[in-house]
Amino acid sequence: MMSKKKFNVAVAGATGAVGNQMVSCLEERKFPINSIKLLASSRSMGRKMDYRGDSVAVEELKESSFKGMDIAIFSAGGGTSEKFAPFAAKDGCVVIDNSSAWRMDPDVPLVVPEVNPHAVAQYTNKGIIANPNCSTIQMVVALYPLHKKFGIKRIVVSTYQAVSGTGKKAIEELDSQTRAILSFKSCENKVYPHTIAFNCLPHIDVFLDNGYTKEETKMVYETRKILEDDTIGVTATTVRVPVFYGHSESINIEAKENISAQEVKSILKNAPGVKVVDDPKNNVYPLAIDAVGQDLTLVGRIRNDESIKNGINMWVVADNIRKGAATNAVQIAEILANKYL
Ligand code: NAP
Ligand code: 12T
Repeated sequence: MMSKKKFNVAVAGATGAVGNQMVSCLEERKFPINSIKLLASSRSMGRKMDYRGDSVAVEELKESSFKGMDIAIFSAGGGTSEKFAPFAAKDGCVVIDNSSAWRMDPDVPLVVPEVNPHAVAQYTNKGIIANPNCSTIQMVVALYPLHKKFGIKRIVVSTYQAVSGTGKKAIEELDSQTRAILSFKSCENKVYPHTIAFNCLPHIDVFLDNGYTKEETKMVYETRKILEDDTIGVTATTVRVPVFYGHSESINIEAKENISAQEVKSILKNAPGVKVVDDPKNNVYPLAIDAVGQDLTLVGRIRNDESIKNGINMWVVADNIRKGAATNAVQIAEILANKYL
């Protein structure tokens, strides 16, 4: 049941790809809001956004923006979260942060409500809760029920990530490059180092010294933190594909105990937040265009890995802006509202 109290909620980065969806999710899920404050950079001053039929003026994010607010949902970049989240917390406003700035801080809980809702209780440490990386969220929603039952020893994942994960400029870049190429014009690369239209880039976020990207590294450490098991081996290759919305993932797991594709299917059929979409003979499998606009993680192509004992392959798809970002954050806010505030 939803809390009877009503809350003053701030959305930092409200004008962005994720922030916009945050506002829609708060509305759709009927989050108990007393007042809403929409915050962005000085560039957005004068803009108005719609909330429940009202036109709300966007305000500039400032250190003092959070006085009198109860919950702030941040999606305005890592630097902005690092700088402003502590000011919100100091004013007694609980932060749910969507950037990577606070995720690996041992005092900050990293929460996927279908997996570790109990971790929300640790918000009292710093007044900050971290929302995981989009690719990690959909992977752990699918794998947690299997980890509970069979124990996962190792995960090998390759991602096929939509440009919307990078924000509104990247959505525009795929659109304009596609139009340019189809009309035989030259195309510009501004957001990514190479052309994304009609291409795949094995590069998401920055490269680290070991040759992996930061996105790949997030998948390793965030998975272990959310599943509360540092013994799980995780190795990732993250790839940007010319898709606007919806991340797809090829996931291979090796379990500790006997596991079969059939058992995996029956467990996932009853798993929270999961929809099994797996009838390959009728060309039915998870697709980005079907995952978009809803909140379930779609799982299909569930097969025994015939090269290894207790190995399983699967294909996992979700809406990266909804479950991968906004919906997950609003679900965290619902737990806070119902249980803790
Ligand atoms: P976006 O479309 O580029 O939007 C960025 C938003 O941040 C805009 O509202 C922008 O305001 C605001 N902003 C930027 N710099 C600011 C500043 N100095 N002060 C105040 N506001 C500022 O990007 P996005 O895709 O929505 O992503 C935003 C954040 O969400 C990033 O931190 C990203 O790491 C995170 N994210 C997380 C996930 C996830 O995996 N959970 C997925 C995608 C994104 P203006 O419009 O005024 O410029
Ligand atoms: N660079 O939340 O570009 O850490 O797709 C998510 C998505 C960072 C994050 C992307 C990114 C994050 C992207």
